[in-house]
Amino acid sequence: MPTIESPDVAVLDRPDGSLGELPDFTTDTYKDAYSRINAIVIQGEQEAYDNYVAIGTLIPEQADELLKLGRMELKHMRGFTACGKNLGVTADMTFAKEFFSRLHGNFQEALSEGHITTCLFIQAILIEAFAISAYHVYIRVADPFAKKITEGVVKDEYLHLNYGQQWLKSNLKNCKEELIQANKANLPLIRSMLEQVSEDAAVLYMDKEELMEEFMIAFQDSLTEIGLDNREIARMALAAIA
Ligand code: PL3
Ligand code: FE2
Ligand code: FE2
Repeated sequence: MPTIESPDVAVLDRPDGSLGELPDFTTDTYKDAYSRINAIVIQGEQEAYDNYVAIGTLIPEQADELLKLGRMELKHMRGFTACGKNLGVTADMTFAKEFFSRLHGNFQEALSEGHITTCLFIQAILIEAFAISAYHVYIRVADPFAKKITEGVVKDEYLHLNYGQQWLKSNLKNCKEELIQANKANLPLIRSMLEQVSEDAAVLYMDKEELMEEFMIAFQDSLTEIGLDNREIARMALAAIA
């Protein structure tokens, strides 16, 4: 294991000012973990596209805007596909489909019942906050090629999160009850997805605690933006550990 003192070790600046080490991107261990993480983000971006198009059928007057957001997701998907290729990794798409299956099922159920609030909460709040937090952590330890791509992607994800926040904020009076229900049903899924990815993420030098922290910050910020008060936010956040 190389140490910080050894001259040939790659170092980078952390936001807290400390220096961090980069993993060896060429080892079989790294590539094996990357085959699942890479598949998760590829699948996530594909499902995000599908979800925005689907939400457009529930809000027809916003369908064009939603299609625009969706198209960005396809661009992200291509970017992350290139990241895998660049490292010589084949994405394990079977694993990734299974990884998303429960959240996918809940989205499809809400869609079939015309529950706009739940659909937007799952895609534009939970999944986008998950992506934003994970991408931020990943950027600190990514190979240079993937770092550049992920930096571009994360900027778009804020637009997506913002779209969901604005809609939910404008409709808060009528959607608060559904929001709380959707949170109860889906935040625990995000939590267990985070648990499930943490071992592979650690191989990429992505720390589990840091992932959780970043997610909770992005998630709680977005609830504030939507217009919930501190007590409501605390209650919703607690659903993650219930
Ligand atoms: C929608 O815009 C994005 C949906 C993707 C969500 C996936 C979150 C992935 C968490 C796993 C770690 C990410 C590291 C990035 C590696 C390429
Ligand atoms: Fe995306
Ligand atoms: Fe997105």
